[in-house]
Amino acid sequence: MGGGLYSSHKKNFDTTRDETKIKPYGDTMNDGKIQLSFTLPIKDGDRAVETARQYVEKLNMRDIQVVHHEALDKEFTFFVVYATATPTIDYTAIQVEELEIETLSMEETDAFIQNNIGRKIIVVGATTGTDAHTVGIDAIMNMKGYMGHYGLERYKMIEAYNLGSQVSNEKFVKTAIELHADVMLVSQTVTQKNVHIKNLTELVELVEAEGLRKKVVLIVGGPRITNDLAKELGFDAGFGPGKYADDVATFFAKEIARRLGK
Ligand code: B12
Repeated sequence: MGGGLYSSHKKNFDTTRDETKIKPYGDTMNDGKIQLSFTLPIKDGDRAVETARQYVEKLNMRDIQVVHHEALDKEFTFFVVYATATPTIDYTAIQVEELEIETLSMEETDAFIQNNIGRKIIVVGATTGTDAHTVGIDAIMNMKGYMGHYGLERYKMIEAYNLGSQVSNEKFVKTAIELHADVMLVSQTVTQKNVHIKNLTELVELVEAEGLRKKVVLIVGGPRITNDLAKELGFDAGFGPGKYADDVATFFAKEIARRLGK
């Protein structure tokens, strides 16, 4: 898919360009223009602006402009900087485990489940660990959905249970067992100090210890979740920003059918 996007981009802009050397795009191909934002633990003022400029210079940037600086506190300043990046990257050498889903509509997914699985799929979802963010899991599960994509609760062939946030891994797994869940959906938003990695690893271990791993489709989502990371941690798939209920419903319906040999 990325390849497709890239090819059309190439077609529109420049057909002679070396594909193995790309840089950020501002208004001219490969001009390297980027925007950075960061906070330094110093008082706002001219000295702070020059410190920010020199710091970005140390990052090997050129044409540095500190376009915004603002005191967050007496001893903390926030900066927005425009600059030109020098390194290039070989896009053709990048490999990720891309989730190739041809997303079905809600009606199509319901029909697919009816025809291939023949019963409702039971889905249990939660934001686990200490994470209190519910908007992500609600976007996927709530009846009304998000950004014009109806949530799983509206699907006729899905029985959806949303446990909310700050659910312990133990409670999540226990509930999945009680409900005979086919699918477990986890949402993780807080990634500070990699708290999500620890929490998700613990969940996978628990699911395995309970002998559930092969019985459920285990999925994680959140703003900093990629499919690559999810696979690495032992999940079946990972969904990040720009993904909705129809994407994940298509994925798990097809995955369950595949496991049934359909
Ligand atoms: C709203 C919000 C809150 C609300 C949450 C209210 C609620 N009921 O959820 C409140 C004010 C309570 C809050 C609290 C905190 N927050 Co907050 N919060 C946000 C904010 C502004 C928006 C998040 C959001 O709702 N996005 C909208 C949803 C729809 O997007 P989404 O979660 O990405 O979901 C989409 C996809 O990711 C995906 N998805 C998500 N989950 C799942 C699950 C599955 C299974 C699938 C398939 C897909 C999927 O689908 C969704 C639709 O596309 C963000 C900043 C920002 N602008 O993003 C900070 C932010 C997430 N919060 C942050 C922090 C640090 C906190 C606190 C820890 C602050 C504190 N020190 O107290 C606390 C949390 C304490 C705790 N114990 O967790 C940081 C996280 C930094 C990090 N990466 O770790 C952010 C990024 C702000 C920041 N820049 O610092 N927060």
